[in-house]
Amino acid sequence: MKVAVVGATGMVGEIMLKVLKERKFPVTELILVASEKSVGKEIEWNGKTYKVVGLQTAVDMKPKIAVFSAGGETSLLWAPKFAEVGTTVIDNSSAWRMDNTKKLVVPEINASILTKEDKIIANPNCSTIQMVMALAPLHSKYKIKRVVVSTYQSITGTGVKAVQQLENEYTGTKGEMAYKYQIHRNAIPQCDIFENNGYTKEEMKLVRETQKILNDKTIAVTATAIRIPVVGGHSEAVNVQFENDFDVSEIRQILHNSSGITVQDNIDTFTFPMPLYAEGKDDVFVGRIRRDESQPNTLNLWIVADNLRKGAATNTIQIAEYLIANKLV
Ligand code: 11C
Repeated sequence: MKVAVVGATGMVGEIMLKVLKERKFPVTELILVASEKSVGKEIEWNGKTYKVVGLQTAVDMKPKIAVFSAGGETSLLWAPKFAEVGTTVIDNSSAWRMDNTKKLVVPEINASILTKEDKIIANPNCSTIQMVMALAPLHSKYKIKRVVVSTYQSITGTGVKAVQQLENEYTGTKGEMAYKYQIHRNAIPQCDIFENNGYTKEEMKLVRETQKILNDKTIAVTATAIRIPVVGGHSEAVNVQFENDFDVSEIRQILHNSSGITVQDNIDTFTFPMPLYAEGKDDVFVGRIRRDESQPNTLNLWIVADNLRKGAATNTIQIAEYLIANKLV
């Protein structure tokens, strides 16, 4: 399979390369693509050295699959050019997610909607992926009415500049700021830009993408997204109200039986998910599973995942694997 990685020099691109190797993805030819300033740069992958090429060169090479993590603008402009030459694009940006003609896919949940005609496939936002991973099996069984989510998001979601900012603040070095405020020893209640309704774009992604992936516009979602000085992954406190009542032990069992989820939930042994331990792992970790005693049919969960892996790179590569396994490319 001829595969292009667009945004190969970025944080998610690097992890995509790692995941491709780890999962022994059937790469016959690898095309590493980045912006003009990185063209010619050499990157080693799986014992071979590759030269980074520009976008047009990559289109001309007609890869079968292109995995994109190069930002919304690049994606809007270039994904259609790849699609035109027959490439199937799996895009990590927010550019195509809410486009009615594009599928928004978490393989464990809705990959079966994919067809050969899908030439641009959207990968959801990291904070949405980990939340819907836990919600989907519960929605099937108990039907979700409303979700209230508060996120505690890793600085890696912002990119290398933010990782550098925290490092600088930690060591007392002057440097460029990714955020308007110090992040070290802080919690910033703004992830992404603000929309007209007073919510951030990140918060609205949790609302809209959840409804699209679970294919249910009746699910009410409200979100507060917070950036914290953490590296390993995003954490989420999720309150879920169902139509139907449940048994907490049954919820635990359903999550335990769901592919891609690890339940870490034993207060006697102080076992619960934490981003420090989720880093580098592909699973979504769920714990602190308990009934919300303030109203009927309502549950509280704590959900943690490595936002660069299941939240981005791994989910993208899993979509590619599904396409191959089902002969859709
Ligand atoms: C964050 N979720 O943690 C973002 C990063 O829409 O793909 C990914 C942004 C996106 O800030």
